[in-house]
Amino acid sequence: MEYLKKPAGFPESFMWGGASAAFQYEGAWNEDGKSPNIMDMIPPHEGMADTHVTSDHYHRYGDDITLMKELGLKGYRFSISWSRILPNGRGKVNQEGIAFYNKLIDKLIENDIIPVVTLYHFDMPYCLKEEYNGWASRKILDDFSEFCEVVFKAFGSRVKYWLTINEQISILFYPKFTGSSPEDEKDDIWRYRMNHNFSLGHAIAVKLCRKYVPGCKVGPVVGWNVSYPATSKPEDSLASYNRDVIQGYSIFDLYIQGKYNPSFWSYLCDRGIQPEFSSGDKDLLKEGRPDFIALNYYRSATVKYAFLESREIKHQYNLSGKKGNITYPLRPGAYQECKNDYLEVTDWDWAMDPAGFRLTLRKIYDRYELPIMITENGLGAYDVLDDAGTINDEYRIQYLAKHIKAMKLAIQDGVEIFGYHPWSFMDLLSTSNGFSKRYGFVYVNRTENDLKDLRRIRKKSFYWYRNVIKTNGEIVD
Ligand code: BGP
Repeated sequence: MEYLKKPAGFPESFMWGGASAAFQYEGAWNEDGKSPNIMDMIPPHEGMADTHVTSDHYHRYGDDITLMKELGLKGYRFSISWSRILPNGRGKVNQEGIAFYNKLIDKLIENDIIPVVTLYHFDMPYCLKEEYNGWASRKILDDFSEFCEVVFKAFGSRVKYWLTINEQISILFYPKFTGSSPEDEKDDIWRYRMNHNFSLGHAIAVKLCRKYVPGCKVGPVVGWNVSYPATSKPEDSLASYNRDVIQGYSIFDLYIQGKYNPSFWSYLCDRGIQPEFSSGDKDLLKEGRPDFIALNYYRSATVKYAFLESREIKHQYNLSGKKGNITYPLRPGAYQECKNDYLEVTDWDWAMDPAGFRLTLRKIYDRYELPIMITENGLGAYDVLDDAGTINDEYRIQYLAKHIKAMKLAIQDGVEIFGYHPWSFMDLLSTSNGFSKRYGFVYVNRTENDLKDLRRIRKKSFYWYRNVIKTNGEIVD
């Protein structure tokens, strides 16, 4: 599927990495002064693991970094838990929290691994939800600024790559990630007020990063993917564009151009769900223009037109881990997602689509012309530890190989990509599917509810990815 004849490769300095997020792998949820965050307080689905121990990285970070070194990682993406640093959301700094991240960052640097740090990955301190309903209130902006300032001052001399908000769109579409109450979730005004506040939070983080971290590179993490029209009916193409706008450009435009996308703004006003602007918001949004875009990509979507009179279907997860148990979302007047018969899906019904990855990258780059770092991409699967003590995750190798090739083609197409952090370095807690849906190169020996010995075991994909890194992206078929 070459578009140009001359092959391109990965730049010499390409940052091959791995990714994670605090609430999904640190564990130690109530240790050393950390207070609960909203993710700690969501009751897990029946039979699934909670956030309390996860991969126990908090206690095993040293050995984990030794494994990262062995894998050959050049960069590593992780997030800082707000409630470990500021247990009250603001005010007194928890020095034990600072000490943990100091040790982690120092050890990464000692091992020549560049730290890439996310400020906000779904885990607001729970006390702020109780106090003023979190991101639904503008009060969060002062507290988030304080958190950013503390973190930049503590770690900014050693960390130069910063990510602001992780997947604002997921936070909106899966409101449990906001610590919301069921009454709120019915209310779209609430949803888009939060969207506005998150965008302001991003801009504040960018400004503070530039103030406190000389030489920094800062960007938002956007979870977005292309969609295909289900048929060649013009209405379906319109539906696909509607999805581009509502799930993608609406957020990119706020982050990068500092303004609401015109047709997205019309959509909000038409439904009476547009947020209120306070004085200064317009200027602040403009000041949030990032240095790069961080992209999370797992799957593509396919859509057909949905009439205005149709009944809305909210976004939902396949909780059973059995193919076919998915309910596709529908937005009246805009689009309905549906199955794509040309694409294989995972056990959780995510459509695997490397060509869609390339197309997503091109669409973003053509429109915004900012360098891109991939901060998540990977395959969630049921891995099996066999009697010989090995994990033969050939399916993951196949998935990643095809996506790395697609990324290489996107570079050849002219897209500037400077890093790739597959999700995830090691097994960790899924956002909605417990510990059975695994993504790592390193197996963590536990089940949903039996912690066993939490031993780390290298999967087949570990050795494979090590060679990809060593050869700067060569994929052997
Ligand atoms: C992204 C999140 C991650 C991660 C990943 C996989 O949306 O940023 O935190 O979990 O998706 O999703 P899941 O865990 O639901 O399989």
